[in-house]
Amino acid sequence: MTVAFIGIGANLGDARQALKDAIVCLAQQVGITVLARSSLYRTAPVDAGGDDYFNAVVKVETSFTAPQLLRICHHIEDQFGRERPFRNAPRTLDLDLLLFGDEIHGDEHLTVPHPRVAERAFTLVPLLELDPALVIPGQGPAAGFLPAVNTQRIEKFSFCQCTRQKAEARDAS
Ligand code: A4P
Ligand code: MG
Repeated sequence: MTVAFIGIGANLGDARQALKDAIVCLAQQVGITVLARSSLYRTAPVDAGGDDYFNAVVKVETSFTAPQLLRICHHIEDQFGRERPFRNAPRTLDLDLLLFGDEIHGDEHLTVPHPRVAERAFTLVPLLELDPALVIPGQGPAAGFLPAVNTQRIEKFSFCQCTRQKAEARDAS
């Protein structure tokens, strides 16, 4: 069994709902157990255009190898209508394998840790929410990279809107 972290992002269609549904899809896979999920974050596009993104990270335990897990992620992206018209194009769902245990390996099909994991607030902040002491294999403590991303806009949201709905219902009565 390996503990892995999967980054989830979307900025096309109902992105917030897509993130919630994608986590359910991951949890339903035989061989994957979702151990924890970060909050939902609204983030400014980095090296990309289009609308703001919603991003989150899930921590999973899996019996799959890293290439097998990435294939499952791509299959789930396909089910959400993911298209790739150009690099960093707006997307209905993106699932990136950020970390896979302490493994370090890379080719064009799969590089872990994800090559830009330490350069983006939308990956670092949710990762550190899940594990403040996280070490990125081959790179060092994740927290050490935070100062370099502090100009990237990121805003924390709750996955659950029940609290707001309750407050709205109370105010309306
Ligand atoms: N690939 C190699 N390693 C991995 C890995 N660890 N995880 C290959 C996932 N895929 C990996 O992926 C492109 C190729 O990378 C695939 O062939 C895959 O086998 P993709 O899903 O088609 O495209 P992508 O995810 O856009 O590519 P990439 O290079 O991971 O993009 P980035 O650098 O992650 O940028 N701004 C905000 N706020 N939020 C975002 O989520 N995302 C991007 C994508 C840009 N800006 C963003 C966000
Ligand atoms: Mg991707």
